[in-house]
Amino acid sequence: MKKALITGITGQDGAYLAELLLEKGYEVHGIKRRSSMFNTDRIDHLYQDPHDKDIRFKLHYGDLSDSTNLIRIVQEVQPDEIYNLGAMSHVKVSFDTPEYTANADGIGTLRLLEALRILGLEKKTRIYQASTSELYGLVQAVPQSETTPFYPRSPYAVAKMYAYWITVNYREAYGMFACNGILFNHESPLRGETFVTRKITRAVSKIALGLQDKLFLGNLDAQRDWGHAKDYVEAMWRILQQDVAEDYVIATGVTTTVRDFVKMSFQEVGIELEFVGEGADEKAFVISCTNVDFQIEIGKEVVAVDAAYFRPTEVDLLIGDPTKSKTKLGWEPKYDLSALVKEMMASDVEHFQKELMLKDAGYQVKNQFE
Ligand code: NDP
Ligand code: GDR
Repeated sequence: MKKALITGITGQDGAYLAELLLEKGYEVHGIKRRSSMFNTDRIDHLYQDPHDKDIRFKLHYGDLSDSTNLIRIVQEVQPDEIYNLGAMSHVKVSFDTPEYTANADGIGTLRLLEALRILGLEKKTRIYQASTSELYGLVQAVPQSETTPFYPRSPYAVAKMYAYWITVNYREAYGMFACNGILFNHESPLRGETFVTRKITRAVSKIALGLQDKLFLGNLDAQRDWGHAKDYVEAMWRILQQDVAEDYVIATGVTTTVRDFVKMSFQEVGIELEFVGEGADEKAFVISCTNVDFQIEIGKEVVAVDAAYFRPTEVDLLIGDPTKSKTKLGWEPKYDLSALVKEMMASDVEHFQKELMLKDAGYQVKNQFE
Protein backbone atom coordinates (compact mmCIF):
# COMPACT_ATOMS: atom_id res chain seq x y z
CA MET A 1 0.00 0.00 0.00
CA LYS A 2 1.43 3.39 -1.03
CA LYS A 3 1.69 6.11 1.61
CA ALA A 4 1.08 9.79 0.83
CA LEU A 5 1.70 12.81 3.03
CA ILE A 6 -0.32 15.94 2.21
CA THR A 7 0.51 19.37 3.63
CA GLY A 8 -2.48 21.72 3.47
CA ILE A 9 -4.89 18.78 3.81
CA THR A 10 -7.56 21.01 5.42
CA GLY A 11 -7.63 23.29 2.33
CA GLN A 12 -9.70 23.01 -0.84
CA ASP A 13 -7.20 20.93 -2.81
CA GLY A 14 -6.08 18.90 0.20
CA ALA A 15 -9.64 17.69 0.72
CA TYR A 16 -10.18 16.63 -2.92
CA LEU A 17 -6.73 15.04 -3.14
CA ALA A 18 -7.16 13.07 0.11
CA GLU A 19 -10.45 11.72 -1.22
CA LEU A 20 -8.85 10.74 -4.55
CA LEU A 21 -5.86 9.00 -2.93
CA LEU A 22 -8.06 7.08 -0.49
CA GLU A 23 -10.14 5.90 -3.47
CA LYS A 24 -6.91 4.74 -5.12
CA GLY A 25 -6.05 2.63 -2.05
CA TYR A 26 -3.37 4.86 -0.51
CA GLU A 27 -2.71 5.31 3.19
CA VAL A 28 -3.14 9.07 3.53
CA HIS A 29 -1.43 11.23 6.13
CA GLY A 30 -2.12 14.94 6.44
CA ILE A 31 -0.59 17.85 8.30
CA LYS A 32 -3.06 20.15 9.99
CA ARG A 33 -2.33 23.32 11.91
CA ARG A 34 -3.46 23.81 15.46
CA SER A 35 -6.31 26.33 15.52
CA SER A 36 -8.50 27.68 18.29
CA MET A 37 -11.58 26.15 16.64
CA PHE A 38 -12.05 23.00 14.56
CA ASN A 39 -10.62 23.57 11.06
CA THR A 40 -11.32 20.19 9.45
CA ASP A 41 -14.76 20.89 7.92
CA ARG A 42 -13.63 19.95 4.42
CA ILE A 43 -12.28 16.53 5.45
CA ASP A 44 -14.60 15.53 8.31
CA HIS A 45 -16.36 13.04 6.02
CA LEU A 46 -13.04 11.17 5.65
CA TYR A 47 -12.47 10.83 9.42
CA GLN A 48 -11.42 7.41 10.71
CA ASP A 49 -11.29 6.69 14.43
CA PRO A 50 -7.60 6.42 15.40
CA HIS A 51 -8.57 3.71 17.92
CA ASP A 52 -9.74 1.42 15.13
CA LYS A 53 -7.38 -1.06 13.51
CA ASP A 54 -6.06 -0.66 9.94
CA ILE A 55 -7.05 2.97 9.46
CA ARG A 56 -5.86 4.57 6.23
CA PHE A 57 -6.40 8.25 7.09
CA LYS A 58 -4.40 10.03 9.76
CA LEU A 59 -3.76 13.66 10.70
CA HIS A 60 -0.64 15.06 12.35
CA TYR A 61 -0.30 18.48 13.94
CA GLY A 62 2.31 20.57 12.19
CA ASP A 63 3.33 23.72 10.40
CA LEU A 64 5.50 24.50 7.40
CA SER A 65 7.37 27.05 9.49
CA ASP A 66 8.70 24.34 11.86
CA SER A 67 11.53 22.17 10.46
CA THR A 68 11.77 19.91 13.50
CA ASN A 69 8.12 19.04 13.22
CA LEU A 70 8.34 18.36 9.48
CA ILE A 71 11.38 16.11 9.93
CA ARG A 72 9.63 14.16 12.69
CA ILE A 73 6.43 13.64 10.68
CA VAL A 74 8.29 12.59 7.51
CA GLN A 75 10.42 10.17 9.56
CA GLU A 76 7.34 8.64 11.18
CA VAL A 77 5.30 8.36 7.97
CA GLN A 78 8.10 7.38 5.51
CA PRO A 79 5.88 8.51 2.63
CA ASP A 80 6.21 7.33 -0.96
CA GLU A 81 4.73 10.64 -2.14
CA ILE A 82 4.50 14.10 -0.61
CA TYR A 83 2.07 16.70 -1.93
CA ASN A 84 3.11 20.12 -0.65
CA LEU A 85 -0.18 22.04 -0.83
CA GLY A 86 0.17 23.99 2.42
CA ALA A 87 0.50 27.75 1.90
CA MET A 88 -0.78 31.18 2.79
CA SER A 89 -2.59 31.13 -0.52
CA HIS A 90 -4.37 34.50 -0.70
CA VAL A 91 -2.67 36.94 -3.09
CA LYS A 92 -4.20 40.12 -1.60
CA VAL A 93 -3.48 39.03 2.00
CA SER A 94 0.16 38.38 1.06
CA PHE A 95 0.62 42.15 0.71
CA ASP A 96 -0.42 42.42 4.40
CA THR A 97 1.67 39.44 5.63
CA PRO A 98 4.64 39.30 3.24
CA GLU A 99 7.22 37.92 5.66
CA TYR A 100 4.99 35.13 6.93
CA THR A 101 4.03 34.30 3.34
CA ALA A 102 7.69 34.01 2.34
CA ASN A 103 8.35 31.79 5.33
CA ALA A 104 5.45 29.37 4.82
CA ASP A 105 5.22 29.36 1.01
CA GLY A 106 8.90 29.76 0.10
CA ILE A 107 11.10 28.44 2.91
CA GLY A 108 8.42 25.89 3.88
CA THR A 109 9.12 24.08 0.60
CA LEU A 110 12.86 24.12 1.30
CA ARG A 111 12.22 22.66 4.77
CA LEU A 112 10.33 19.71 3.28
CA LEU A 113 12.99 19.04 0.64
CA GLU A 114 15.70 19.21 3.30
CA ALA A 115 13.72 16.89 5.58
CA LEU A 116 13.89 14.27 2.80
CA ARG A 117 17.64 14.75 2.42
CA ILE A 118 18.35 14.69 6.15
CA LEU A 119 16.37 11.45 6.49
CA GLY A 120 18.04 9.85 3.45
CA LEU A 121 14.69 9.62 1.65
CA GLU A 122 15.68 11.70 -1.39
CA LYS A 123 15.67 8.65 -3.67
CA LYS A 124 12.55 7.03 -2.17
CA THR A 125 10.02 9.83 -1.74
CA ARG A 126 8.51 11.71 -4.69
CA ILE A 127 7.44 15.27 -4.02
CA TYR A 128 4.85 17.51 -5.71
CA GLN A 129 5.13 21.28 -5.28
CA ALA A 130 1.95 23.38 -5.65
CA SER A 131 3.23 26.03 -8.04
CA THR A 132 0.96 28.61 -9.55
CA SER A 133 0.03 30.63 -12.62
CA GLU A 134 0.65 33.70 -10.41
CA LEU A 135 4.33 33.15 -11.33
CA TYR A 136 3.54 34.59 -14.79
CA GLY A 137 2.25 37.82 -13.24
CA LEU A 138 2.80 40.73 -15.59
CA VAL A 139 1.85 39.40 -19.00
CA GLN A 140 4.89 38.42 -21.10
CA ALA A 141 3.10 36.17 -23.62
CA VAL A 142 -0.17 34.25 -23.91
CA PRO A 143 -1.18 31.50 -23.62
CA GLN A 144 1.24 30.81 -20.77
CA SER A 145 3.16 27.52 -21.01
CA GLU A 146 6.04 25.76 -19.23
CA THR A 147 8.50 27.96 -21.17
CA THR A 148 6.86 31.39 -20.63
CA PRO A 149 9.08 33.68 -18.49
CA PHE A 150 7.95 34.47 -14.94
CA TYR A 151 7.27 38.01 -13.64
CA PRO A 152 5.67 37.65 -10.18
CA ARG A 153 3.46 40.51 -8.98
CA SER A 154 2.82 39.86 -5.27
CA PRO A 155 4.68 38.69 -2.16
CA TYR A 156 2.74 35.43 -2.60
CA ALA A 157 3.97 34.94 -6.17
CA VAL A 158 7.56 35.86 -5.24
CA ALA A 159 7.52 33.31 -2.39
CA LYS A 160 6.10 30.69 -4.77
CA MET A 161 8.84 31.58 -7.27
CA TYR A 162 11.46 30.58 -4.66
CA ALA A 163 9.56 27.35 -4.03
CA TYR A 164 9.41 26.65 -7.78
CA TRP A 165 13.14 27.05 -8.32
CA ILE A 166 14.25 25.26 -5.14
CA THR A 167 12.17 22.28 -6.31
CA VAL A 168 13.89 22.36 -9.73
CA ASN A 169 17.28 22.80 -8.07
CA TYR A 170 16.88 19.84 -5.69
CA ARG A 171 15.75 17.68 -8.62
CA GLU A 172 18.87 18.62 -10.59
CA ALA A 173 21.32 18.68 -7.67
CA TYR A 174 20.27 15.51 -5.83
CA GLY A 175 18.32 13.54 -8.44
CA MET A 176 15.11 13.86 -6.43
CA PHE A 177 11.76 13.08 -8.04
CA ALA A 178 10.53 16.63 -7.36
CA CYS A 179 7.98 18.25 -9.66
CA ASN A 180 6.11 21.52 -10.02
CA GLY A 181 2.50 21.59 -11.12
CA ILE A 182 1.93 25.13 -12.40
CA LEU A 183 -1.78 25.19 -11.74
CA PHE A 184 -4.08 27.91 -12.99
CA ASN A 185 -7.00 29.00 -10.80
CA HIS A 186 -9.25 26.15 -9.76
CA GLU A 187 -12.43 26.45 -7.78
CA SER A 188 -15.23 24.34 -6.31
CA PRO A 189 -17.95 24.45 -3.67
CA LEU A 190 -15.06 23.95 -1.19
CA ARG A 191 -13.20 27.07 -2.36
CA GLY A 192 -12.19 29.49 0.42
CA GLU A 193 -14.90 32.11 0.91
CA THR A 194 -12.65 35.11 0.18
CA PHE A 195 -11.44 34.05 -3.27
CA VAL A 196 -13.41 35.88 -5.92
CA THR A 197 -15.46 32.98 -7.37
CA ARG A 198 -16.74 31.75 -4.02
CA LYS A 199 -17.26 35.30 -2.77
CA ILE A 200 -19.47 35.81 -5.84
CA THR A 201 -21.46 32.55 -5.64
CA ARG A 202 -22.10 33.04 -1.91
CA ALA A 203 -23.17 36.66 -2.33
CA VAL A 204 -25.38 35.97 -5.36
CA SER A 205 -27.13 33.18 -3.44
CA LYS A 206 -27.70 35.48 -0.46
CA ILE A 207 -28.90 38.37 -2.64
CA ALA A 208 -31.38 36.09 -4.45
CA LEU A 209 -32.71 34.86 -1.09
CA GLY A 210 -32.95 38.36 0.39
CA LEU A 211 -30.15 37.76 2.93
CA GLN A 212 -27.77 40.39 1.46
CA ASP A 213 -28.26 43.65 -0.45
CA LYS A 214 -25.16 44.16 -2.49
CA LEU A 215 -21.88 42.53 -3.53
CA PHE A 216 -18.74 44.70 -3.41
CA LEU A 217 -15.86 43.59 -5.62
CA GLY A 218 -12.49 44.88 -6.84
CA ASN A 219 -11.13 44.64 -10.39
CA LEU A 220 -13.91 43.30 -12.64
CA ASP A 221 -11.65 43.33 -15.73
CA ALA A 222 -9.22 40.69 -14.42
CA GLN A 223 -9.24 37.56 -16.59
CA ARG A 224 -8.67 34.11 -15.17
CA ASP A 225 -8.45 30.59 -16.58
CA TRP A 226 -10.80 28.86 -14.12
CA GLY A 227 -11.07 25.07 -13.75
CA HIS A 228 -12.53 22.67 -11.18
CA ALA A 229 -10.33 21.55 -8.24
CA LYS A 230 -11.50 17.95 -8.65
CA ASP A 231 -9.93 17.80 -12.12
CA TYR A 232 -6.75 19.50 -10.92
CA VAL A 233 -5.96 17.11 -8.05
CA GLU A 234 -6.13 14.25 -10.57
CA ALA A 235 -3.37 16.06 -12.53
CA MET A 236 -1.23 16.36 -9.35
CA TRP A 237 -1.39 12.61 -8.87
CA ARG A 238 -0.57 11.91 -12.52
CA ILE A 239 2.50 14.18 -12.33
CA LEU A 240 4.00 11.95 -9.62
CA GLN A 241 3.24 8.69 -11.52
CA GLN A 242 5.47 9.51 -14.53
CA ASP A 243 8.83 7.82 -15.28
CA VAL A 244 10.65 11.15 -15.33
CA ALA A 245 10.21 14.11 -12.97
CA GLU A 246 9.09 17.21 -14.89
CA ASP A 247 7.06 20.40 -14.44
CA TYR A 248 3.60 20.81 -16.00
CA VAL A 249 1.06 23.58 -16.66
CA ILE A 250 -2.46 22.56 -15.66
CA ALA A 251 -5.16 24.79 -17.16
CA THR A 252 -8.29 24.74 -19.28
CA GLY A 253 -7.04 27.13 -22.00
CA VAL A 254 -10.15 29.33 -21.65
CA THR A 255 -10.14 32.72 -19.92
CA THR A 256 -13.06 34.75 -18.53
CA THR A 257 -13.40 38.14 -16.82
CA VAL A 258 -14.54 38.50 -13.22
CA ARG A 259 -17.50 40.51 -14.61
CA ASP A 260 -18.61 37.55 -16.75
CA PHE A 261 -18.29 35.21 -13.79
CA VAL A 262 -20.66 37.54 -11.90
CA LYS A 263 -23.14 37.53 -14.81
CA MET A 264 -23.04 33.73 -15.11
CA SER A 265 -23.66 33.32 -11.38
CA PHE A 266 -26.68 35.62 -11.40
CA GLN A 267 -28.01 33.81 -14.50
CA GLU A 268 -28.00 30.57 -12.48
CA VAL A 269 -30.77 32.09 -10.33
CA GLY A 270 -32.58 33.59 -13.33
CA ILE A 271 -31.34 37.16 -12.83
CA GLU A 272 -29.99 39.28 -15.71
CA LEU A 273 -27.72 42.23 -14.95
CA GLU A 274 -26.67 45.38 -16.73
CA PHE A 275 -23.22 46.83 -15.91
CA VAL A 276 -22.88 50.63 -16.01
CA GLY A 277 -19.80 52.86 -15.58
CA GLU A 278 -16.18 51.81 -15.37
CA GLY A 279 -13.26 51.34 -12.98
CA ALA A 280 -14.03 52.21 -9.36
CA ASP A 281 -17.45 53.64 -10.44
CA GLU A 282 -18.79 50.51 -12.10
CA LYS A 283 -22.10 49.11 -10.82
CA ALA A 284 -24.57 46.46 -11.92
CA PHE A 285 -28.39 46.61 -11.83
CA VAL A 286 -31.06 43.92 -12.15
CA ILE A 287 -32.83 44.15 -15.52
CA SER A 288 -34.94 40.99 -15.30
CA CYS A 289 -35.70 38.04 -13.07
CA THR A 290 -37.31 34.92 -14.46
CA ASN A 291 -37.19 32.84 -11.28
CA VAL A 292 -40.43 33.19 -9.35
CA ASP A 293 -38.80 31.87 -6.15
CA PHE A 294 -36.63 34.97 -5.87
CA GLN A 295 -38.41 38.25 -5.21
CA ILE A 296 -35.87 40.73 -6.45
CA GLU A 297 -36.78 44.24 -7.52
CA ILE A 298 -36.02 45.26 -11.14
CA GLY A 299 -33.54 48.17 -11.19
CA LYS A 300 -31.96 47.19 -7.85
CA GLU A 301 -28.21 47.87 -7.64
CA VAL A 302 -26.69 44.54 -6.64
CA VAL A 303 -23.00 44.89 -7.53
CA ALA A 304 -20.61 47.79 -6.93
CA VAL A 305 -16.87 48.22 -7.14
CA ASP A 306 -14.98 48.98 -3.91
CA ALA A 307 -11.42 50.12 -4.58
CA ALA A 308 -10.38 48.59 -1.23
CA TYR A 309 -10.29 45.25 -3.08
CA PHE A 310 -7.83 46.53 -5.74
CA ARG A 311 -4.33 45.07 -5.40
CA PRO A 312 -1.17 47.22 -5.33
CA THR A 313 0.02 45.25 -8.38
CA GLU A 314 -2.49 43.19 -10.35
CA VAL A 315 -2.25 40.15 -12.61
CA ASP A 316 -4.50 41.16 -15.51
CA LEU A 317 -4.65 38.12 -17.76
CA LEU A 318 -4.07 34.41 -17.23
CA ILE A 319 -4.72 31.82 -19.89
CA GLY A 320 -2.82 28.55 -19.77
CA ASP A 321 -1.57 26.26 -22.50
CA PRO A 322 -2.27 22.69 -21.29
CA THR A 323 -0.74 20.97 -24.36
CA LYS A 324 2.07 19.25 -22.40
CA SER A 325 -0.22 17.90 -19.67
CA LYS A 326 -2.70 16.67 -22.27
CA THR A 327 -0.09 14.86 -24.34
CA LYS A 328 2.29 13.57 -21.64
CA LEU A 329 -0.08 13.04 -18.69
CA GLY A 330 -3.18 12.20 -20.74
CA TRP A 331 -4.95 14.74 -18.54
CA GLU A 332 -8.16 16.40 -19.70
CA PRO A 333 -10.52 18.51 -17.55
CA LYS A 334 -14.03 17.08 -17.20
CA TYR A 335 -15.62 20.35 -16.09
CA ASP A 336 -16.04 23.53 -18.15
CA LEU A 337 -16.76 26.91 -16.58
CA SER A 338 -20.54 26.72 -16.86
CA ALA A 339 -20.61 23.31 -15.11
CA LEU A 340 -18.35 24.75 -12.40
CA VAL A 341 -20.56 27.82 -11.85
CA LYS A 342 -23.66 25.60 -11.79
CA GLU A 343 -22.19 23.32 -9.11
CA MET A 344 -20.93 26.19 -6.95
CA MET A 345 -24.22 28.08 -7.18
CA ALA A 346 -26.32 24.99 -6.40
CA SER A 347 -24.22 24.32 -3.31
CA ASP A 348 -24.33 27.89 -2.01
CA VAL A 349 -28.05 28.36 -2.72
CA GLU A 350 -28.77 25.15 -0.79
CA HIS A 351 -26.58 26.32 2.11
CA PHE A 352 -28.26 29.73 2.35
CA GLN A 353 -31.75 28.28 1.98
CA LYS A 354 -30.98 26.47 5.24
CA GLU A 355 -29.74 29.72 6.81
CA LEU A 356 -32.93 31.43 5.68
CA MET A 357 -34.99 28.77 7.44
CA LEU A 358 -32.97 29.40 10.61
CA LYS A 359 -33.47 33.15 10.24
CA ASP A 360 -37.21 32.68 9.74
CA ALA A 361 -37.22 30.56 12.91
CA GLY A 362 -35.69 33.45 14.87
CA TYR A 363 -32.00 32.50 14.84
CA GLN A 364 -29.39 35.12 13.99
CA VAL A 365 -27.66 34.64 10.62
CA LYS A 366 -23.88 35.06 10.88
CA ASN A 367 -22.03 38.03 9.42
CA GLN A 368 -18.65 37.23 7.94
CA PHE A 369 -15.67 39.34 6.98
CA GLU A 370 -14.77 39.09 3.31
P1 NDP B 1 -6.28 26.79 0.62
O1 NDP B 1 -6.00 28.18 1.05
O2 NDP B 1 -7.69 26.30 0.50
O3 NDP B 1 -5.52 25.77 1.60
C1 NDP B 1 -4.24 26.05 2.08
C2 NDP B 1 -3.86 24.98 3.09
O4 NDP B 1 -2.55 25.29 3.60
C3 NDP B 1 -4.79 24.90 4.30
O5 NDP B 1 -4.90 23.55 4.71
C4 NDP B 1 -4.04 25.70 5.34
O6 NDP B 1 -4.38 25.36 6.67
C5 NDP B 1 -2.62 25.25 5.03
N1 NDP B 1 -1.59 26.14 5.56
C6 NDP B 1 -1.52 27.48 5.53
N2 NDP B 1 -0.41 27.93 6.13
C7 NDP B 1 0.25 26.83 6.57
C8 NDP B 1 1.43 26.62 7.32
N3 NDP B 1 2.19 27.63 7.72
N4 NDP B 1 1.80 25.35 7.61
C9 NDP B 1 1.04 24.30 7.23
N5 NDP B 1 -0.10 24.44 6.53
C10 NDP B 1 -0.50 25.68 6.22
O7 NDP B 1 -5.51 26.59 -0.78
P2 NDP B 1 -5.88 25.64 -2.03
O8 NDP B 1 -6.30 24.32 -1.54
O9 NDP B 1 -6.74 26.41 -2.95
O10 NDP B 1 -4.46 25.55 -2.75
C11 NDP B 1 -3.55 24.50 -2.42
C12 NDP B 1 -2.15 24.93 -2.83
O11 NDP B 1 -2.10 25.18 -4.23
C13 NDP B 1 -1.64 26.20 -2.17
O12 NDP B 1 -0.25 26.06 -1.98
C14 NDP B 1 -1.91 27.28 -3.21
O13 NDP B 1 -1.02 28.35 -3.05
C15 NDP B 1 -1.66 26.51 -4.49
N6 NDP B 1 -2.40 26.92 -5.67
C16 NDP B 1 -3.75 27.05 -5.62
C17 NDP B 1 -4.46 27.37 -6.76
C18 NDP B 1 -5.94 27.52 -6.74
O14 NDP B 1 -6.48 28.10 -7.70
N7 NDP B 1 -6.65 27.00 -5.75
C19 NDP B 1 -3.76 27.56 -8.05
C20 NDP B 1 -2.34 27.36 -7.98
C21 NDP B 1 -1.68 27.05 -6.83
P3 NDP B 1 -5.69 26.01 7.40
O15 NDP B 1 -6.87 25.27 6.86
O16 NDP B 1 -5.39 25.76 8.82
O17 NDP B 1 -5.71 27.46 7.01
P1 GDR C 1 -6.03 34.87 -7.44
O1 GDR C 1 -7.53 34.57 -6.97
O2 GDR C 1 -5.52 36.14 -6.90
O3 GDR C 1 -6.02 34.70 -8.93
O4 GDR C 1 -5.22 33.70 -6.72
P2 GDR C 1 -8.69 35.50 -6.44
O5 GDR C 1 -9.93 34.71 -6.61
O6 GDR C 1 -8.39 36.04 -5.09
O7 GDR C 1 -8.67 36.73 -7.47
C1 GDR C 1 -8.91 36.55 -8.86
C2 GDR C 1 -9.05 37.91 -9.52
O8 GDR C 1 -10.27 38.52 -9.09
C3 GDR C 1 -10.02 39.88 -8.78
N1 GDR C 1 -11.02 40.36 -7.83
C4 GDR C 1 -11.17 39.96 -6.55
N2 GDR C 1 -10.51 39.01 -5.84
C5 GDR C 1 -10.92 38.80 -4.56
N3 GDR C 1 -10.31 37.84 -3.85
N4 GDR C 1 -11.92 39.53 -3.98
C6 GDR C 1 -12.58 40.50 -4.65
O9 GDR C 1 -13.49 41.14 -4.13
C7 GDR C 1 -12.21 40.72 -6.00
N5 GDR C 1 -12.66 41.55 -6.98
C8 GDR C 1 -11.94 41.33 -8.06
C9 GDR C 1 -8.60 39.88 -8.23
O10 GDR C 1 -8.06 41.22 -8.26
C10 GDR C 1 -7.92 38.91 -9.18
O11 GDR C 1 -7.52 39.56 -10.34
C11 GDR C 1 -5.74 32.37 -6.68
C12 GDR C 1 -5.23 31.72 -5.38
O12 GDR C 1 -5.87 30.48 -5.23
C13 GDR C 1 -3.74 31.51 -5.43
O13 GDR C 1 -3.33 30.75 -4.30
C14 GDR C 1 -3.40 30.75 -6.71
O14 GDR C 1 -2.00 30.58 -6.79
C15 GDR C 1 -3.92 31.49 -7.92
O15 GDR C 1 -5.32 31.64 -7.79
C16 GDR C 1 -3.65 30.74 -9.22
